[in-house]
Amino acid sequence: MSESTFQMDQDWLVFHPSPSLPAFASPPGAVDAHCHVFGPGDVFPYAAERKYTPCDAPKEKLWALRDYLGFERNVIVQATCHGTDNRALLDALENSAGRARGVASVQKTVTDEMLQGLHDAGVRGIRFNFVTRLVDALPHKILAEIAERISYLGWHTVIYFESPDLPQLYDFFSSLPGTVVVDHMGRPNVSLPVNGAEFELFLKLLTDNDNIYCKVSCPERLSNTGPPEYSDVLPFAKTVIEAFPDRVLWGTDWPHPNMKTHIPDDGKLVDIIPLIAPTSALQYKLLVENPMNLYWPEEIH
Ligand code: 0GY
Repeated sequence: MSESTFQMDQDWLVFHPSPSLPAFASPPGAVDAHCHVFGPGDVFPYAAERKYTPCDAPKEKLWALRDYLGFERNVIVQATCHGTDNRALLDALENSAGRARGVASVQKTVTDEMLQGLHDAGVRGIRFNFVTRLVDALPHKILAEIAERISYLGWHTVIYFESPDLPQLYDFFSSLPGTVVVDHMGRPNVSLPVNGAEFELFLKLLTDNDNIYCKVSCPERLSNTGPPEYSDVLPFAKTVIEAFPDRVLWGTDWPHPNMKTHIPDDGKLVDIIPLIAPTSALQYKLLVENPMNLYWPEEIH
């Protein structure tokens, strides 16, 4: 298939070509726990059912960014533009020298043999996406069955949803077995108060379910005040980190799919970390201890 078959969406911005060097030095062993690889589309075609066509964002660029930002490992999350075809993800994992683990998307027909193959390649979780502009979510019954089936592998479930949908999804999320990880703080409306009803419900979800983790990621998607500090998002991330320091993760979200307002500078995103996790103890949990517990538990002594 030729590269020209995949025309990136016209309103989609490509990742930053030359991010700044972060002033913040991440602790040794830091994990970027939410990023993607896309294509290249002529090798790993985008899914027919995709709702956007991204720019190519191959593994080599991700490794270079990891090193440049001062991180040691990546967790690569399957994005909807690749559907349930995890080949680009697996190719990246297999060429990561053990420095990347993955979160895959699967169909209800996935076999135990296929799950074992994903595990052997470094997959440690399954993503359930409830964002309707991105994907048509499977019925809860099927998702619950998949969540049950992956538990024997020690995997977790990653859930992506937007805050207005939390009330109707709350009971389902609370019923999921094993560890659950929420992407991007459940996408709060940050123009509402951090102590208002909407975010209170999200905090209640974490309080009531000690198996639920939270990625304090993606200020660039949530902010109305914009870069470089995305100051309106900071109180939300800080609140979650302070309340649940053992259940938070951080990621760049490179290459920032679907960004239409501005291109985030990945170095500046890293510089937000000390603003939301002000002590070295919190930074260590956020960037090393918590992601290692989930993705490389065998390396914890
Ligand atoms: C993200 C966010 C987005 C996209 C996806 O799977 C995806 O396509 O997650 C988004 O558009 O909000 O985490 O990358």
